[in-house]
Amino acid sequence: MKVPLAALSASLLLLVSTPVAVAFKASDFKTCSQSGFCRRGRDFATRAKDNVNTWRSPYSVDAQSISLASGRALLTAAVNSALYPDIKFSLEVHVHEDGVVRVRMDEVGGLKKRYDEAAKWALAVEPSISAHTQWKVGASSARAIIEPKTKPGHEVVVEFKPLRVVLNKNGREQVVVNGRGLLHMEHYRNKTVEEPKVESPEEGAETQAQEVLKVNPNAWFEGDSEDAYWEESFGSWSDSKPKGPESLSLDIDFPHHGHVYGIPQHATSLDLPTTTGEDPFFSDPYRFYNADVFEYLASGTTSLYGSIPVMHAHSADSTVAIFNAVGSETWIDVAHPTAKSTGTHWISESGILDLFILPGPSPTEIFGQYSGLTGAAPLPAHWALGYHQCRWNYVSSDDVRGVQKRFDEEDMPFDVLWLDIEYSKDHQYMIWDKKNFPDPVEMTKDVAALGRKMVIIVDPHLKRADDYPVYKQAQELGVLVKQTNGNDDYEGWCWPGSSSWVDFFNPVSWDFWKSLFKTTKGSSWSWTESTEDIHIWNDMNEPSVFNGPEITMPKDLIHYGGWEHRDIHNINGMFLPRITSEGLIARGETPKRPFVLTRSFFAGSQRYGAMWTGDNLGTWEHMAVGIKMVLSNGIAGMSFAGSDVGGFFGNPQPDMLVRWYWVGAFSPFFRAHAHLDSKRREPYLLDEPHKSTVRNILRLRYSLLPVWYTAFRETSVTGLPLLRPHYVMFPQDETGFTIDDQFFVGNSGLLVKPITRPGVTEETIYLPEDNVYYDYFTYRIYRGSPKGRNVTVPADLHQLPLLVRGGSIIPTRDRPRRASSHMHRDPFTLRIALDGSLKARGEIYLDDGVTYSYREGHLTWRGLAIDKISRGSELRLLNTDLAAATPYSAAEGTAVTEFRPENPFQTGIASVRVERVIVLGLPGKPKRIVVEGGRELEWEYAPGAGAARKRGDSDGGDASVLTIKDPGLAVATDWAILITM
Ligand code: NBV
Repeated sequence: MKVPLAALSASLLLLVSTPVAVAFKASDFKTCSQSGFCRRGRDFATRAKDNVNTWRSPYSVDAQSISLASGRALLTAAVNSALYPDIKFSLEVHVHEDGVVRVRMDEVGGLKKRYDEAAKWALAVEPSISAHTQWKVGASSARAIIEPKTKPGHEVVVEFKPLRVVLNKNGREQVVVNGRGLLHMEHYRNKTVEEPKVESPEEGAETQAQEVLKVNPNAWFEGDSEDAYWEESFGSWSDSKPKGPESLSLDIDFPHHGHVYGIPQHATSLDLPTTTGEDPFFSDPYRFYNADVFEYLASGTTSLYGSIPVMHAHSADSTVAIFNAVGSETWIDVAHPTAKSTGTHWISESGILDLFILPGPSPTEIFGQYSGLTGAAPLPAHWALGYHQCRWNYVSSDDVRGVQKRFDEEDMPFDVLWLDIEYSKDHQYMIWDKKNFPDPVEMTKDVAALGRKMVIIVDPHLKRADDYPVYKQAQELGVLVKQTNGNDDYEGWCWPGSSSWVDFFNPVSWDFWKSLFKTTKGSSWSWTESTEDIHIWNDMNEPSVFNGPEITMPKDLIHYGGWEHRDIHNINGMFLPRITSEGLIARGETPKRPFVLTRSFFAGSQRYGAMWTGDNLGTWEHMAVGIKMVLSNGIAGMSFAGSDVGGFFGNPQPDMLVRWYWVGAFSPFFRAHAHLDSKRREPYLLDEPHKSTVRNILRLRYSLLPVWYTAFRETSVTGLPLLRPHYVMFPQDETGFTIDDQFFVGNSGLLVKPITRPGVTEETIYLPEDNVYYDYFTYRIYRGSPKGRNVTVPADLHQLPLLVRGGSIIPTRDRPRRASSHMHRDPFTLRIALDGSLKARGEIYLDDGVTYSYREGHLTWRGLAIDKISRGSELRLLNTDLAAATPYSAAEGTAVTEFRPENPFQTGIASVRVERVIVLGLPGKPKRIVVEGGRELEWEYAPGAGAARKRGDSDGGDASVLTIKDPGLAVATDWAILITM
């Protein structure tokens, strides 16, 4: 029988060092109907729907109270509730410089203060209020034209009675807040003495609500009873809920957008299924309550490890988005009243309303607006884009050295070797188990000597042992999460047994935690048995608490500032990677880019590192949904993402493992990982031909590192996702709106469709446009059509549907190396995929891959473009300096306004050359190829075979291939190659 972790007694957990086989147990987690505020919120929506003609929001703006500030771009007003005239609310509507509208509403002078800092932790910078926008206040509404220059036709309207906030574009409603009257901010109240229970009404008798409705058709109801207003229990746990009811319900509708995406993390399709239909797996709202959901299901609305309350609404006409900055447990219903509209209902347990409305109107602009708020994922260390080898656990230093040796013997590249929790003594992280790891620093140096790194796990649960310095310091500093009495340290159970958790909401904890990562001795304990080649993995930071309700912390625990855990639960997990990454940056003399992997995350987490999709299963369904989840994370800012290759649980068959490597090689974060109980499955253990296939996959990833790194540069500046779904690339192509099993890599032009089913030999791939696409490996041509078309491509186990979009130039480094650190001086190959008008473009971005010197302009950023000149008789391939042309604006807003002339990085790679140029799709054999103003170049040309290349043929035979051999041109200098036809 399988036993849920939560049901294991604490003492048993102490005894077991290896976990018992367990499975996802739905009953460990609440459904909406088991959660008082969600039940109330959903009932509320049902009542509104049942009384749709009479239901009316009780909230209204007091027109007399309106005041305008910040050059009239900030409107503040008092809001009244018809039902509770004594309770006062305040409303603020800000219009930002980039057209984003922020709506804040809070209870004023309530019995308690609602949590209002979710946005503070999520935002990268305080947004600037628009200098152009001015509210115009009328008798029944206030209106502001937002950024007329950049967003023509956009206007935000606050209607007074009832309160509605609407974003309009050219007179059409794009986003409507409280249009269905579901806004409900439960005010704080005193607990009344319990009244004797009223007998439940007899069959057929009217409920209180119905009676009231009869008397007053404009009525609005909080509910028939005080349903779970105060104490609440779930299983054997009870939540004291000292503040009583404080939930926030809100409808946000998109009357002209039929597709919504985002709100990661849920195991579901990118185009979010409705939660109000017949599907039993989608009958509950999407839930945000960061949780250690063991062996989660591959499809459903249940909470997973992280929460990003960002939703895109899309139609062929426009894209809009909302970011609902709330950190408490939240449930979201999604419905489509018509195929072309969407209604959503957000129900949160506590906190103020702090809603950002992003006007778009294109996906690209949405990414700009969202990263303008929460920041973009910074450029990671170059090695972090290589292949990561992990398992629970490599059990000793010898094991580590042995794994590294086997990879090298098999000529398989990898960059990072990982250690899971068993490296530590009694699960006291940063303290080595010296029995198995007697020489940790030497071991790390042995790995680093071959140009690699190590990533080592540091979980947030601290063993409550007086001789564990990390715990002891935290305890003495008073920075541990407190029990409900607010004074005593909370004690829960996790891997080390009795544990406590640092309360990172307490700023005092920050310097303490950062100082732990110093590799040299200081005044307090630090990890001297580590080196700067060690980076960190933060797991279990939801936080996972084995004996807690829903395997996490009780909601009534107390954090810094007196806030209850309920108020900040979904934000909590973001601090550990944040402060850890800050510690890694600060640990050495020269700040280096940190790598931190986190399991739990919130809006803004992208600033601190990568995430992965947690404990997936070695099943085809999990492989497939992992792709969708990574896409969803990407559009919510968290681009640096991946799933455990091979699946965490189970023993994947070789064919499945091979397919998973294909998936991993096209994930931003590429790591194989496996459960303690699974068989060893390092790729060198595979039999032939699978072993060679995986070697080729790894080599492909490495040869494409220039593409990944260049794409990440763009992501770090624009917030655009690394993996781009169809609706992002082709916002007007309706067929693409539901596609989430194929995607583009950045703007490189690579289109990938990983295979996630057994026994496949060929696969269809959707081409969304009238353009030519080339098979990356065979140079076969496939043609799209203006309306989009499916083409069939070979997809045996050793093959991947990977196409290059006509018009792209793909830079690669094709020399097989053991790790990416050995590639920095390797030459480039340029694969040029011409479009129908014989044009193509691409980019190469390079820097030292390790430090922050790129922010001072120590980088190389080249633009590659080929085009016809001399009325078509010549083609010119140009390599130009994009860095000089565009003053480089680094991530995190540190703009370098003047490009500095000294660029030691660029000088250092002066000898790095382009060793081959491959041009696909020339219409005939060239006459002559020269470097402009210079030498003749050596080349060969193979005409395309089977060239049935007329329009209408989806498979156009093989492309013609021109190979220019070693042109001997430096990648970092300006040059041109002329091809005379
Ligand atoms: O640290 C052990 C595992 C880890 O390997 C996995 O990747 C995490 O998601 N960890 C969870 C704790 C226990 C899982 C059963």
